[in-house]
Amino acid sequence: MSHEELIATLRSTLMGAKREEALAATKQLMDTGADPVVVLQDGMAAAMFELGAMWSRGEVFLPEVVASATLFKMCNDIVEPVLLERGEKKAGARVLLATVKGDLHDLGKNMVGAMLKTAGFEVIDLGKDTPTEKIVNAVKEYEPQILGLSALLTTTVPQQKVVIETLKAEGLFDSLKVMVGGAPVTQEWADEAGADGYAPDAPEAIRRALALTSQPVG
Ligand code: B1M
Repeated sequence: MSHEELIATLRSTLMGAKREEALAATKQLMDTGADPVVVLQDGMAAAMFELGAMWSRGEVFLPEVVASATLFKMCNDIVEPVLLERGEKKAGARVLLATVKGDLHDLGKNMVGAMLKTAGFEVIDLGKDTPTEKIVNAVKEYEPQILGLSALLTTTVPQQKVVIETLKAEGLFDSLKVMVGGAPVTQEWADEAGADGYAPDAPEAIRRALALTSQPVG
């Protein structure tokens, strides 16, 4: 099977939460030298996006989505070590990452974190459902060059602005660059929230992070 065919198999088996098949396709892709970024974006992220559309149409339900999300993490455990091994390690800045308060979605944030590491960023991940106070305290403690905020729900996206406003109120905003992302986030929202950067996907997030820290974008 070609890499394209294997990625298509990975997409459909991940959407169907067919554990053995999805893991086998992922392993075969890694064993045969497929690009881990392409596998993550065109295979795994695309599958979750399509599954989300099916969920909206009422064609799948929460338990099926939970099963696919669990399997996503298992596939990621196969892809991420290969991704990290192949990294170029050219950046030297520190990034603090978090999914905002009230939001349990972390697959995309984790993907952004892994790709940032491959570019040489030091990543401190505060996890999901992260209270603003915890983020602000971590900014004080770790003094990152970039703070990356992920949000997947239209109800939690405004939290990105709350964090930015809190950083401003505490006099911390000018000491770092804030980047926002997540499926419902747009450049317009990033501007409105006062963020320094926005990226629609993980590879673009790396380019933005490099640009925000004045490093050459490969
Ligand atoms: Co949720 N969910 N979910 N969910 N879920 C969405 C977001 C939804 C769009 C599905 C739908 O209805 N079609 C919908 C939101 C609707 C809305 O807001 N209007 C929704 C809902 C409603 C819910 C619940 C409320 C459902 C319920 O309980 N009734 C609930 C909320 C829980 C909560 O957060 N409080 C819920 C729960 C869950 C699961 C737990 C089952 C699971 C999450 C598991 C996990 O993350 N550990 C889940 C999933 C899997 C999804 C969908 C299907 C897939 C999300 C995903 O992981 N995509 C999603 C549908 C969709 O997004 N279209 C959906 C793959 C991932 C790689 O992509 O996260 O977009 P993504 O990340 C991308 C980019 O966005 C970008 O780069 C990544 C890689 O390219 N990016 C950044 C992300 N963060 C970035 C940060 C950056 C830059 C780029 O800079 C810092």
